[in-house]
Amino acid sequence: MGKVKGLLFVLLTLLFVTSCATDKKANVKEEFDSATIANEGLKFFGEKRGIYIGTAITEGQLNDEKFVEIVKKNCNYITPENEFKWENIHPSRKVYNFKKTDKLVAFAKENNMKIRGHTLVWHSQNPYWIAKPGTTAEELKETMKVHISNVMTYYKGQVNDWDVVNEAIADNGELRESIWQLIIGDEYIEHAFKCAYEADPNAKLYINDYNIEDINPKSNKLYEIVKNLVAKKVPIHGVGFQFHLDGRWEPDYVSIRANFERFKKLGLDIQITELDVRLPKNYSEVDLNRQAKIYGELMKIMLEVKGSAFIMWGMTDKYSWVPSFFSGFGGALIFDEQYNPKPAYMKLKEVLVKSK
Ligand code: 9MR
Repeated sequence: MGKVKGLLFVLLTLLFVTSCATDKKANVKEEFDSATIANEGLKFFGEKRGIYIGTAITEGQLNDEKFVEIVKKNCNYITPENEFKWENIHPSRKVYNFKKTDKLVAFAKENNMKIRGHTLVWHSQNPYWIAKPGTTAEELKETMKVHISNVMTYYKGQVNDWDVVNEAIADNGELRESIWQLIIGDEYIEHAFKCAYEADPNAKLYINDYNIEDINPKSNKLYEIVKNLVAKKVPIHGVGFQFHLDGRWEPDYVSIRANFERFKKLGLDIQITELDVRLPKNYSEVDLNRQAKIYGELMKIMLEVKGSAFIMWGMTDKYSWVPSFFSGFGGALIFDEQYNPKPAYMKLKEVLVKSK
């Protein structure tokens, strides 16, 4: 009798396991039908997976209907490429220019998109009036505070994510000698975050940089700075990893994942903020496939570490900073200059569809 019972138990278990497996298979198959996969853009699948899909955009590009169509279909997050930068939004001490940022904020609102304030404190694109020979640390701290306070207050409740400090670390892994660092000292970073929190306690505050993607001297320095800020309870919520990559080779995915994990362990959000993968201008199919793999692997890592946003530095190769900064390079984005989706677009969709 015992034997029969035992056999019955084994049989029933087997039946249960097999039926679950079949159910699971059926579920996977049914999650999206082929029409959905073909017709929906990246943001649809991003929403299902809990990650924002974003692009850099300029106010001028809002006039390009075709481009706007691509953005609306694929993105639920935008980063104005230059409009929030100090020289544009606050060109002289008493003058703020919110015209272009207002248009982009309105566009984001109309289309249910998040929008990033890029950026409050940076070494580049600053107007000359900010500092002159003899400007003291206290004066410059006040200038920074007034700027942060006015810009963030103006957009309170409309712009939630801010790159409070951008590119604070030099390529040699030391703090960059910007006007902020030279006049105020290293504590300018802490000051900036405190001012931002004071201006809008509900905003999400990020430190953003390039070449900090994997574990290297620059990301080690950033880690040290951020760990210190967290220990001192300075209000910082996340790290923006820019990811301006050279697509002739693949990055070290293992190191990128480990790097993300260590920042996550500090309790911080992870975002990819400016991804592009540049190729030699006369790129081949092999290059395009490698580029697609890079985009796809990065998306996989972001989904694994539960990063909150995957933002690309543009959507189409027609509008990209790459050709003017890297001579002989281009093709860095997921749509070509004629707005055709490239293998990288397909790969991102595939990863988002499959990674349940
Ligand atoms: O894409 C931006 C380009 O249009 C500007 O001329 C340039 C000026 O510095 O900034 C570019 O964006 C940068 C971003 O603000 C910060 N990270 C690096 C980006 C590419 O240079």
